[in-house]
Amino acid sequence: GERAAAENLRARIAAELDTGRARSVGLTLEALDETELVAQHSPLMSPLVWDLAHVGNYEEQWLLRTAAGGEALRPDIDVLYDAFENPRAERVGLPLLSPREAEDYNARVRDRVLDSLDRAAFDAGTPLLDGGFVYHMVIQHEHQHDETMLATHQLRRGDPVLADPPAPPPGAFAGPDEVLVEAGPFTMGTTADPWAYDNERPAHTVEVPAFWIDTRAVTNARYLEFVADGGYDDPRWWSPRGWDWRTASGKRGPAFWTDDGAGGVLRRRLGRVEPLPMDEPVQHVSFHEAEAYARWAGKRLPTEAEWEKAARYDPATGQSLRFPWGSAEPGEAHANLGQRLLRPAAAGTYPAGAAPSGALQMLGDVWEWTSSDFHGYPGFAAFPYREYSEVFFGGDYKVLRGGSWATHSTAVRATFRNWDHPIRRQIFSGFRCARDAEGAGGAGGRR
Ligand code: AVJ
Ligand code: FE
Repeated sequence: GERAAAENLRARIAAELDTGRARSVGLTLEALDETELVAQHSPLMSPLVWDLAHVGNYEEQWLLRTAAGGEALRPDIDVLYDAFENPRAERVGLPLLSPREAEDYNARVRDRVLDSLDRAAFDAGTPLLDGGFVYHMVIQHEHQHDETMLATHQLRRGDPVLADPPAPPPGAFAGPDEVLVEAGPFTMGTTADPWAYDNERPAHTVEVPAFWIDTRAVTNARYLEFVADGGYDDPRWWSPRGWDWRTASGKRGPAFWTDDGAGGVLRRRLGRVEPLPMDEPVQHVSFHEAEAYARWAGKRLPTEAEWEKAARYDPATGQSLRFPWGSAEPGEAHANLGQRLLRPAAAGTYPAGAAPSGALQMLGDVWEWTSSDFHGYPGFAAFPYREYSEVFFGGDYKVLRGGSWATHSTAVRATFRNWDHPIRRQIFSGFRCARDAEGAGGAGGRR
């Protein structure tokens, strides 16, 4: 009955909170010494110790004070861990909690939250609590910062500190390079999903003209062809803004690539320098680079609606799925998520995770740039706070979809939306291409 359902939800929430915290600790206190935890590894990133106490402070504000109505523990530090008050590059100069103080603070918040969870109701009349929404929000928030911490690990110089997991499963895809998604309406976004952020809501019908989409993300091998073909020297492939970025930045390839001195390419991954794995999706490319590659290839990036339709629309039923493969929780056979492999798997892996369209790996491996700007859906309402999504609408952001190898399964689904500036590439970003069904979408490409 209802009591048993609430009991199950409490148990799941407690377990998910614990999983997220173990992950955060593994990326901070267990991985690096105090000097490295308080250091600024890149002007793009916070010191890791900031992320650590920020997730605790967010939990204090949303679960302890708001959901449980409990007494504030450290209201004095709210201002330090407010992302809008303090740009990332300046956080290193704040009087932050030390790593040990952050660990202690987070544990004290967590103890009180777990106490209050026994009395929590998941009241359908209270949107914040309905279906456990605010708990899910805090769980996802911690995992999102864990992914951000992995980006900091990637930017950090020095010997590897994260144990290297086993090699990814072999990719052995023998299907087509592209699939056709027929013209017609589909349901984009979601209203009922208790985990969905405000920017995924509400469900609405979108009419999408027919298009072709790649079954797999663009690989390092393919991207290298673009580089070798002089793609970085040819303004034909770049938008005016993209070319300005290309020339001003001096970039000649994805971040973390280096020459091996003998005509080959190496990539640095979490402190390890390895030969570039040719069958992996390219990662650490900006939107501008993705767009230029697509034009060179005679294609274009998918719009956000095209990406979502290819990821979740089932023409057999007319329904939109929660995950490309259906409603089953993501498992190891579906997708490469949750930093299990610490790298993307080969493009053409995970046939069990294929979408009805035939597109593979729509979730996991690399975030995929789309051509769309970040806006609210029709009927959008900020919930529960404007600073999660709404303040970014209409800014200089492109939407990315699908999550990466570093994204936890609780923080991704086929409706999930991420966004970043078009020049950013410290995130685990790649892309796949699309084209119009009538003629070539990015006509005039090299091939
Ligand atoms: C959705 C990844 C753009 O990191 O800025 C974390 C997630 N929001 N804390 C970000 C987020 C508040 C957000 N992104
Ligand atoms: Fe945050």
